[in-house]
Amino acid sequence: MISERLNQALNDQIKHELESYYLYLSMAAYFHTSNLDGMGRWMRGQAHEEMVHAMKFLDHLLDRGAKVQLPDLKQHKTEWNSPLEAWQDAYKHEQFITSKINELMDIAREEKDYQVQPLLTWFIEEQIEEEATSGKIAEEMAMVSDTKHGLFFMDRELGQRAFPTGSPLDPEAYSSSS
Ligand code: OFO
Repeated sequence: MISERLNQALNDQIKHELESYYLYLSMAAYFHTSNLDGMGRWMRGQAHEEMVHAMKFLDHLLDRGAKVQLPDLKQHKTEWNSPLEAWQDAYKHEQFITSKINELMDIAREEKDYQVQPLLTWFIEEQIEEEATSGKIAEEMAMVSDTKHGLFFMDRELGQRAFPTGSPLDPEAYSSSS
């Protein structure tokens, strides 16, 4: 049986994951409207991952017979002054998510909830990758983004991101039906 405190914290984490989804979708739209379709594609891929993260927590609550109560979503920033600012925000956001996952593990340990800990360990490892990736892109952008050539190169590079089959966030997902 999951404790009330942990149940609440996991519901809050679903909100954080969905807000991450929403933030990265906003960034994708910002990049696409700035003619940076490669970066837009990369952010759509990231938004897809965040939806998967939210579903992992939601399914865990369902599997445990716990309460799913989704709080209102907060609107994060929707406009950026430069592509570099957006990437730096993405990195900061991942650091924030890491702090939330760490707090969840603290709660799980305090509540002696062993069943959620494998899931949280998966997220702790995932956050190492998420921070490393967004941090590296933010740093590379800082090195090159003040030149059009550098921005073009980064856009091409980031546009290589692949999507899982059937993702509705894939820019090509609907091309066969249009
Ligand atoms: Fe980008 O991270 Fe979810 O958890």
